[in-house]
Amino acid sequence: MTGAGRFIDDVSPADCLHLAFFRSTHARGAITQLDVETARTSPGVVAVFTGRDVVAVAPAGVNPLISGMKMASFSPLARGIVEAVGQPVAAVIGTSAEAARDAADSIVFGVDDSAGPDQVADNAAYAQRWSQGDCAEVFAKAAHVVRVDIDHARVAPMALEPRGAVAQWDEVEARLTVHLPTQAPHRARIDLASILGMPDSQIRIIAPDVGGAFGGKASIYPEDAVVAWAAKTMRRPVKWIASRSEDFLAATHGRGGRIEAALALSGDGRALGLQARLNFPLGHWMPYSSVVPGRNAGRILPGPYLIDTVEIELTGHLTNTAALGIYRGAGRPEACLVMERLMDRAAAVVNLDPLEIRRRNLISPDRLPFRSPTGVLIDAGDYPALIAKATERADYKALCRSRAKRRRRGEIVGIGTSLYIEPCGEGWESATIGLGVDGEIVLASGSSAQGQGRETAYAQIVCDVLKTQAGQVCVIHGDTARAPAGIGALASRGTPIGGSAVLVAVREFLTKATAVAAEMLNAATADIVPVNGGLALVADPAACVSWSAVAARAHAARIDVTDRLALTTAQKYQAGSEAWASGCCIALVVVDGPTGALTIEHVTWIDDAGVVVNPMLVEGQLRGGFAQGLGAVMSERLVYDTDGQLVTASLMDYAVPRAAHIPDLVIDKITVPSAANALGAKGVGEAGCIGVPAAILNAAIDALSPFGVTDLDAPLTSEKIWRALNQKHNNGGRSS
Ligand code: SMO
Repeated sequence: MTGAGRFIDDVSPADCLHLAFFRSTHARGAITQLDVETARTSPGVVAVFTGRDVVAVAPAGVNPLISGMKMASFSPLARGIVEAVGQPVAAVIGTSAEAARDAADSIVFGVDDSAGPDQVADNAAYAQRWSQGDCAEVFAKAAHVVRVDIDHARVAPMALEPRGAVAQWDEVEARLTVHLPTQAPHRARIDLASILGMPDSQIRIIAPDVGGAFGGKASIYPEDAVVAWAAKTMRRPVKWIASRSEDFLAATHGRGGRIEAALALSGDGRALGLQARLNFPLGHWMPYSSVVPGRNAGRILPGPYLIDTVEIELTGHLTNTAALGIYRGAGRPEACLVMERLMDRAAAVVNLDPLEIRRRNLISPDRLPFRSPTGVLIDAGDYPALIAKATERADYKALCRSRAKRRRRGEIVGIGTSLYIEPCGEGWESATIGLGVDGEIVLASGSSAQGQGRETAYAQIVCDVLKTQAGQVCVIHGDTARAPAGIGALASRGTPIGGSAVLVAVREFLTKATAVAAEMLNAATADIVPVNGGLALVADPAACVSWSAVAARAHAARIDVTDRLALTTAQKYQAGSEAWASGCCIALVVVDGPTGALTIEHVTWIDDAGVVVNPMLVEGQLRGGFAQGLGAVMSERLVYDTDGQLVTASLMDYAVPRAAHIPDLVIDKITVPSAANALGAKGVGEAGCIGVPAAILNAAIDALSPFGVTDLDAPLTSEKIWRALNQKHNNGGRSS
């Protein structure tokens, strides 16, 4: 760490005004009073705006992935009614953040919520159905049917740096520049342009160092539009930095869905049919990817298993809460948990080892690429090899022996396993590469980053092709004025698709550079190879031209010169299909009977991310994802009370894991290159949230199974485990 990062709160233009939001204290109802006069005349206050002032010309975009979906209303500041606690109602602009905040506190606000919860906009917003074969027939004939009903706790993406925005109006260029810590700068520009009714070309989005995002910064927000509108209207720079509580209240939440599912089995443990009903909440407005979690959960089923007959029904509905959006995993953890709970239940009824029943039902490698019953195309993988490697690395037999021995001693020990598959982005990304006058190789990527180390990985892809050193390569991203268009850093697409764009662009760039070098060395292009620092003759590496010499020549001859770069090569790379990563986890946990506290003693995790560009960055992603997966399975849950108040709106009430809670991990990999992109890479960013939580939940339920416990929902707080243990123990009642 060098301390050289520049995050959103580090952006402080001269003469900057500061914006604070007044947010709704009510979950629903008509606004009966909104008195901002005291705020307007408070010291240091320049202006106060409400929903009367800031009007969206068009709503923010929603990715129309499901046909016939109904849109929620979109309003930068509440107009007439409020629909969730924390919804922005007024914007106070002051000469300091403190002055704006103090004044916001003086706003008098009243809501008529006498209509009560019945008035809730609890509307169905979308529905989708996937089906193949005749489930009724398969279930009627099945030897066994096992069921699960899973409540996925709503959780907070919890970026280290909360949201924020700094907008500036440039009078000379008549352009709005918005520093926005976003995962998708180009999408943010399109959305802001339509909300404000401006041409795209008049808006520049700069995503500075983004202090974590995890899906929570993938979409434009109402607040972003207010900040941009205020800067444009006031012709002064305006800055807003969210507090942690504001992020809890009004940043998008993740998960929150409920999934009921049933699996039909033959007597020897073959899965014959899957029925699932998924219901996902959406909150009171819809961010760009609001249907993604539900849609992902539905279409990923039945996961890595070969089940021909499926009937999957998905619905999404609006609620009087913060919006739900994508969060690290975005439907993948939900799909994984459903299948892995079902597999454990199935193992119990047919009396098979949990890994054995999984093995019997896997899609075999020779079936890949495989068109699943929901219609997705799974490109490449080897699921039996994942189980084999996990079994070996965990020494599964020894773990099972140790569990038996410890149980005889009265310990509460359990083993859990899981398998997962993970779609890693569709569509395109772009890259532009060129040669500076001094020989610097400048790469601009349309795909951005929020701390993944993408600059390093992309530079490596360039260096691998050009055989040059990373210091020679400059990587630009996250600025709509300097980088080509892109979709963004989400859906684990950065390396598979963004990296493939870089690869294809740099190969073409090398062809152009080779032609220049061939002319300089008076040789055929076929005789030229890249060497460290430049290009040389295959037969005589000493006959070499440096990149700066190539640059001088290419600039003098004005070959493909744009923006002071020569040999400029632009690529828009379209992935052939989605890359599907996969993995297998085995966990061993022990429960302390008197307190219900759960300790994770062992985790083995095998991931297949296809071709790996930078193993260290990949491991960082896996471990970071694991920490968030651990939070979800062990301690995190956002709770609204019946009045729609968020009672977990601070880090005093919402329990994220601390460093001391992170167990040792045995991480290993298999490598089956993706067939879906040029690089052969699959994603890793979300993997940690997907498989390990399911293995830990299965392990906890296995640990409690001798006490008659058959089910538990995450998070596995010690209270919940203690209750399950004692209710069973003492009165034979059902666990809660
Ligand atoms: S949840 Mo990710 O940023 O697609």
